[in-house]
Amino acid sequence: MPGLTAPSDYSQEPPPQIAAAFFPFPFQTPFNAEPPRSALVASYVTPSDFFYKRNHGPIPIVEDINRYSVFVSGLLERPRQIMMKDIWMLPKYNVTATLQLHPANDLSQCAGNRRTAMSKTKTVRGVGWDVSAIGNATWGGAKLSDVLELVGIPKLTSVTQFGGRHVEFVSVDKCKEENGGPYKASIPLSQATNPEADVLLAYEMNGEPLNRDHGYPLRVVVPGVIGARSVKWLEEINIIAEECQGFFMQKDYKMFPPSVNWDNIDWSTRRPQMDFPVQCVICSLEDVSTIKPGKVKISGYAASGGGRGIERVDVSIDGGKTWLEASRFQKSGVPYISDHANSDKWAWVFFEVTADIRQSTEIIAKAVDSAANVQPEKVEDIWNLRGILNTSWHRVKVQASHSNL
Ligand SMILES: Nc1nc2c(c(=O)[nH]1)N[C@H]1C(S)=C(S)[C@@H](COP(=O)(O)O)O[C@H]1N2
Ligand SMILES: [Mo]
Repeated sequence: MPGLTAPSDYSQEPPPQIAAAFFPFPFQTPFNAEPPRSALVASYVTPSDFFYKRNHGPIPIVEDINRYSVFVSGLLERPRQIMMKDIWMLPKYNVTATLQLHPANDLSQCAGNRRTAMSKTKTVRGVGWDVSAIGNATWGGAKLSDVLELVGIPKLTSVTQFGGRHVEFVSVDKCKEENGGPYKASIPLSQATNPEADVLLAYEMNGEPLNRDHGYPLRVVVPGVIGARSVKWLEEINIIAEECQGFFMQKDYKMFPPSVNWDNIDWSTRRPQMDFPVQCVICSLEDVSTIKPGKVKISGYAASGGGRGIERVDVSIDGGKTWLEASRFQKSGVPYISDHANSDKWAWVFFEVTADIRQSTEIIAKAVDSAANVQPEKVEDIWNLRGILNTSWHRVKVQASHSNL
């Protein structure tokens, strides 16, 4: 395979220089890490060092960038190797997009963001992500719709003449879930060839070349969709008839009702999760925080999938009896308007409100997106065995203390 090789162990991982700031599992392998929640909302664009990482195997190595290429084949007329220089020559776009592990807080979201809270209800299987498996970066690269034009697939194609309806992205990393095979995922061809969907083959993150953790030399970024579909260290693109049959599409990152357990699960009954749901998280306060009675600033992030904006964020300091509406912004000093041409449609929105808190209480936040989707009240109602997509009202307890803090 030209240019990209996959180690079978973790001895060649980049040094975890940022690990000290992270918890809860800085030195495990594969290297998964999320930042403290207060660091997360310190800047609208998340610095690379504070961007969560989710790897399923050892990080691939680029031996020679001039030999690196992506092979595009499958149900199309003109399969071909696309070299890095071909991609550099295409128009470059910068798209600010939030990537999350699937929200149980898995934003890029990994779908597993906020899995920790779900496991307090009943045990779930998966890495215990809290609320910070999300980050917002400015990704620089070529649009996938332009790359597919190089192999003869026009813009806005939903099926090729050979019956191709999905675009599969394949890496080289060795994942145990794939029995040592590479990580892979797919998206519909209609999304891949739609320039407005902003799907990128990205070679930059926040104005710098991608670093190894985040997919050097080239990764997919699928805005508005759970991070699991944004394949890193891209090696191959296949135009296929049915969606990708890989583990992470078919046997993971699917949503099941609470009645399904590990004994009666039938994976084939559910679709792979794509768009992430609406959610918000209070980041200015840990659960539990001690506060001085009086005015308390409550702030955090809200995000929804599919390019839907954030219409409202409601905050309660009395258990949900009454609600205050928070202000929303992306750029400081500029009020955010959902679905407005000047808003970053694929990016998170920060919220902030000041409340007068006199006694110990629980603070709750919930968001509403531009399609009027709202977050469910209780985690119990959406518990699922993989612990993903925990989007229930976010809660933090505060203890009022009159002593000097
Ligand atoms: N090749 C490859 N791509 C991958 C993964 C992986 O393990 N291998 N993990 C996926 C998952 S589950 C997520 S949430 C995102 C995380 O991207 P990040 O590490 O840049 O935050 O990458 C996705 N792409
Ligand atoms: Mo993920």
